[in-house]
Amino acid sequence: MTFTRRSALAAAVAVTLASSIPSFAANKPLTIGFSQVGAESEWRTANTASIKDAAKKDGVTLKFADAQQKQENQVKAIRSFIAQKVDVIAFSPVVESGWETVLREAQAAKIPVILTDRAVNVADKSLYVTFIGSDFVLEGRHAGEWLVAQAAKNPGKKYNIVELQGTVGSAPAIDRKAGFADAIKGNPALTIVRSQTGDFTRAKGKEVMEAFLKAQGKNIDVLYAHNDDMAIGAIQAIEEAGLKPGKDILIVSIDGVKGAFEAMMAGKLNVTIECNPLLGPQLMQAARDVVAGKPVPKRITTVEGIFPAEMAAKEFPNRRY
Ligand code: GYE
Repeated sequence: MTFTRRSALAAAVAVTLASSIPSFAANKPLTIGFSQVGAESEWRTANTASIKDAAKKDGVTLKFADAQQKQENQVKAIRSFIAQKVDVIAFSPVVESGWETVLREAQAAKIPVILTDRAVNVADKSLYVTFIGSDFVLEGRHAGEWLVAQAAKNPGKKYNIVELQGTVGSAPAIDRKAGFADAIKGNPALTIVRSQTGDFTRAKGKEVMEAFLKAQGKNIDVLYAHNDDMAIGAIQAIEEAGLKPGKDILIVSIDGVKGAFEAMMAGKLNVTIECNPLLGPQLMQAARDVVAGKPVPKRITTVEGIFPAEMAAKEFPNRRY
């Protein structure tokens, strides 16, 4: 196998180390206002749990707001954190653009902002202190490279690909699309025939896959889903159409949640590219460092692996989300 696979263990060790750094209970307790995207996926649930657990362990007062996938709710939450004079504002921006105004308000109030999971698209990088999260372009590229390697095993065969994109305008949807497109570029065997958003949810993934199946009939060889939840929803649609997911249609997705491992063990999903949601300990550490005036890197990237179906049963017991 040509792909590099850094074990989930490495990520787990990094997270464990971060969480074992002593919290300075003697200091004034830290207050973090955190605006979460929503509860759209298994990934998100694990991310929320990680942040809440890490705050609790570190004695951090966490003000948590769920934006239900709406930017306007995140803007409101950030304004309310400013009014409450929290020590640090952290958030996972649902979409990339449109953040300048509210981030300037936080800056004027001298409240540092930490981005977790998703990036923002702002010209003035001083509007946030650091961005902790995955390299989504790389994840998309890994998904594409896996497919290129599969196609190489069947020379001459053409693959029609359908793509389920994440939330429109979100960093992971934009970057995973770009990374995948880049990896398959120029390969005459691989063509994306349809691409539409499934908003990162199972329900939407199923609905859009149904529409793809209706439009394409049996002319779909591969599904590339920007997250596991949409792939799992699509698996249902494929089965209801009388086809075999993982066999009649190869399925490549991203996240590496338990549901994906179960689908792989059932032979219904071919590969998942890991995206680690356990960002809580790193967020607490970065928040402490920022408040203590210590230097924090502008970008903290998460280490991740690639898990093809052949590895699923062996790896399943190690999965933490
Ligand atoms: O892949 C998806 C979730 O931003 C990395 O958001 C995150 C993505 C994740 O809904 O499942």
